[in-house]
Amino acid sequence: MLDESKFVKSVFAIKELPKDNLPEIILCGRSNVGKSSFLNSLFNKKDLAKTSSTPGKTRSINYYLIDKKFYIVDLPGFGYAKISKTEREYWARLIQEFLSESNNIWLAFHLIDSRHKPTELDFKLNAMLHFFNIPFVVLLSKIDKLKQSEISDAKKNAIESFPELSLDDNLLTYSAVKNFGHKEILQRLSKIFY
Ligand SMILES: Nc1nc2c(ncn2[C@@H]2O[C@H](COP(=O)(O)OP(=O)(O)O)[C@@H](O)[C@H]2O)c(=O)[nH]1
Ligand SMILES: [Mg+2]
Repeated sequence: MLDESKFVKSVFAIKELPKDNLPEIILCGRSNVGKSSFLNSLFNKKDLAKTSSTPGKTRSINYYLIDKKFYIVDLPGFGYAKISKTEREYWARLIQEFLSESNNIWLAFHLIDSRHKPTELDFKLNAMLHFFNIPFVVLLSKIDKLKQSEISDAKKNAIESFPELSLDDNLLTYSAVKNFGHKEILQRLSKIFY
């Protein structure tokens, strides 16, 4: 259960989205928040998803098939400071198009780097998830980088920014490095699919 994970394909245009109607769990957030690392750590594989030390490099929508039952979709990161405004707008539009075109999104994980307050683009993404009625969980990532008091602040910031969040319900913490939060996520997925 949840032990078979494989990369299926990279999609560069909305018209190339898979047409098999499998349920999709999507990963979204700014570039470099740890989306690819989340996938690798969750499924215990080093190279399931390409991680990058050069932020903003993953430009495709990447599909991973889990237990031949559902997809985890790694959406391109957006909003990294070094990319141009035009590029940022392009990515925002791509995400929006994706959210409106796919009818199979069961849940979104919106990753936010726990070291930073939510940015304007996080608010934009949050608004899009609401607009398309997509259930979501905010994951505060890289929690291993914070001290206990900083973790409390990060949670507080997230709830202040998005009042619909409630801890351990739709607000969770995660570390790809320290095996923190994995069990909780796997339990959620198995509850959904098994
Ligand atoms: N310390 C720590 N570093 C992380 C964690 N998750 C990701 N990173 C690092 O953050 C950088 C970006 O991660 P990546 O998964 O490629 O982010 P993505 O752009 O959202 O897919 C990489 O250098 C990762 O090693 C984490 O939980 N803890
Ligand atoms: Mg990535």
